[in-house]
Amino acid sequence: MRLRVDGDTRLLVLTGAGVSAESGVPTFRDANGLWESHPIEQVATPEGFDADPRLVWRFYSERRRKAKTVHPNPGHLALAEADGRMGDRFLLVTQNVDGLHRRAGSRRLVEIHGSLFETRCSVCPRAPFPDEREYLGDPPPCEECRTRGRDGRLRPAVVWFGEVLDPARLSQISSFIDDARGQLVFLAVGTSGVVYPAAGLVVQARAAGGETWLVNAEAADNTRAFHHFVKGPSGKVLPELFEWA
Ligand code: BJW
Repeated sequence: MRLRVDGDTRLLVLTGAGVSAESGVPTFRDANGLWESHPIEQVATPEGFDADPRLVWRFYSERRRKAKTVHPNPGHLALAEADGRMGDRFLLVTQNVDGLHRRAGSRRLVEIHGSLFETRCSVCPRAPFPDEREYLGDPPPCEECRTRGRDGRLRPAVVWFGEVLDPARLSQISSFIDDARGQLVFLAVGTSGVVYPAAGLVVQARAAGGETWLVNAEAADNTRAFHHFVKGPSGKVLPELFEWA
């Protein structure tokens, strides 16, 4: 089954951890996934960070270290090629924080769950800053807070459960869907379809009249919401999926 792209098509792609699996990055919910050895509530909630910031930083430091050793796979490269061919008729939304889409060459990219390689303050609104360091001891204090007598600590600039996603990024996605009416194709890749708001994008795309595709190794929670399901590893499926008209 091939996805036909012509000169009018607007392609919105959503990726999840599965797209990086063939690069050697563990997913969250598969067997041997990250949540099997690290309880979600301990490492991916603000309450978990308040309770044990050292544990959370060890988890993210280890992921920073590993993410530097892996490389984009043919699935990432196929999406970067679509970006290059389609220009502003293409938008890639990723839940992944590993930076592999950018390294593959994707430019029209929205990282809705943040980035593994950025750090921010747990208290003050300073902008996230690039940071590749590993923090294995006590989490460092935020210097900007310290000068104002507050006690903010540095934390990974990722979105945890119960935290709101950046409204500017969400409205960029909604605008793309609104502007694409009649020409929209939505493609989800390598995601279990359980985490919102990402899992709801297929519904939003269908409401806008979009044709919807899922490429996944196994059926996702929301498979029935899609028109087409291509079962298989994204590193094999994506390079052959698009039929350029
Ligand atoms: C392959 C493959 C290969 C393997 N090829 N495929 C509406 C209803 C119910 C609940 C909510 C709702 N709206 C909001 C909520 C609450 C909550 C939520 O969704 N809860 C549900 C779990 C029930 N959402 C939130 O809290 C979000 N915030 C929010 O909405 O704020 C407003 C609000 C708050 C509270 C209530 C209501 C509104 C924030 C969500 C943040 C998620 N953060 C994480 C961590 C990010 C940082 C990090 O990386 O550490 O994001 S959790 C984790 O899950 C990570 C992922 O991005 C995300 C999704 O996982 P993903 O990518 O789908 O991975 P897997 O492992 O689940 O699946 C991989 C898939 O790939 C599998 O299907 C495999 O088969 C497949 N695969 N190899 C192709 N080679």
